[in-house]
Amino acid sequence: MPDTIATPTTTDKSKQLFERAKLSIPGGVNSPVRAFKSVGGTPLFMEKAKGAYMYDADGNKYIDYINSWGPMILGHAYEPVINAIKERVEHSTSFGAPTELEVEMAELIKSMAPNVDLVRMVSSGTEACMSALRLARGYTGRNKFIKFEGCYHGHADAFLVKAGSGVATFNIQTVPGITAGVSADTLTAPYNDLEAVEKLVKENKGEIAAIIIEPVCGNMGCILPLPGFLEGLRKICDQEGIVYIFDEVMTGFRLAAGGAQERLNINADLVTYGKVIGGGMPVGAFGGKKEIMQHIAPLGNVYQAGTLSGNPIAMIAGYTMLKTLKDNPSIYTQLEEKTALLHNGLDAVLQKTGVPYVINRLGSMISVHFSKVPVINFDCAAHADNALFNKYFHFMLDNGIYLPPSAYESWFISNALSTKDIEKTVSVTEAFFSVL
Ligand code: KE4
Repeated sequence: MPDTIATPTTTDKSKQLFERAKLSIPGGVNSPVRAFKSVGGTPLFMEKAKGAYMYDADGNKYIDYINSWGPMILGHAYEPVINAIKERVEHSTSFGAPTELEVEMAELIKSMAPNVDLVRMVSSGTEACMSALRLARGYTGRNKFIKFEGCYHGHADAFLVKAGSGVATFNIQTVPGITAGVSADTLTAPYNDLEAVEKLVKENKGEIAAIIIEPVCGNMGCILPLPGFLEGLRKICDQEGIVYIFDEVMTGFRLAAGGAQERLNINADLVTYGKVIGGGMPVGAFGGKKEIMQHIAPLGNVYQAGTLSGNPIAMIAGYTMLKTLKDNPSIYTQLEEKTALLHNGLDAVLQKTGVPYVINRLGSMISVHFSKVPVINFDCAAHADNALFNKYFHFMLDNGIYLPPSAYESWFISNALSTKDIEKTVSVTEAFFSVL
């Protein structure tokens, strides 16, 4: 057996905790994707994390490719963020009143993100996306919107139609509790299919408020826009008076300081954020052109609110994270290099196995699909050999490498990953196929 195969140590504590958790929490978890339901087995309960590593309740160490689904872009327990939180928490954890910190955070986001004249803080990506959609509807006076199969914009009712992430993982075609009235206004098209969008726009002339998209999708694995796709949507929005919403909850401040708008050189009308901008604390935001954002209460009548929006602890964590990224642009080069090293290493190993595979990557977003065809939309991702992915997931986990527990998720790279960590990820992948 190659020496990279460590004998899996016990996960008894996680097993006990999971049984206990199920007595008090639905499914034993506070978010479905954590439950290992698609990959099988018992979810691991984490105790602590530092840098590129997480440690479970039994003391097992893992190289982390989840990074809290994106926030830990600089690694867990990043010193400046921790110190900033420690200092700020002494002065109360919340006021329910405006603070200078919120102004500084808004100004920082505006200095990094293109096309953001005004920005509103919220407490999750879901809140950011649902608020942006409501604003687009309020601004245009129209009800319908277009989303793409496999894209995930949080769990607000309107978005749970052919959604990605956990909804796809559990193959929930229609989510109970979403009324016919709500889903009637949600139009869907395959990702990368401009013709399908043109058809929807023609059939619903003058009724579509918004097109919302993950500019690089991370919720059906990582799926890139084909050349001309996003530009084509921009053109349709300009012609039809439709609000173009980039859901950058995953891509924002990860693909570049200015996110996908900067990286792909496309202007959105509204953009939503989450993940990185909270540095691990509950933060989301939506922002965009003043002409649209000025309709948000109390400036306008599109109501949107939140007791903990702009929470000082969340703000200082996010501000410290974003400021580090803004002041050290070389971090993006390092993230790129690390992800390229992983990509090339996996490619070299997978090529020799004879197993069909596709690696999708842009910047530090990457995923492996055991697919015979290029993975350009949800259908391709769904028809990959995801049973093989599940086996691969567990082999990697048993050998101390924690991949996202679903083939419908992008891997999250942190800048704390070392070359050694990446080399181990590649060698354990090679070992998996040598014992398959
Ligand atoms: P939250 O409400 O979970 O903060 O964000 C929703 C959301 C919106 N838009 C995009 C592009 C997202 O990726 C997400 C959340 N992503 C998932 C992981 N794919 C969160 C993990 C979970 O559901 O536990």
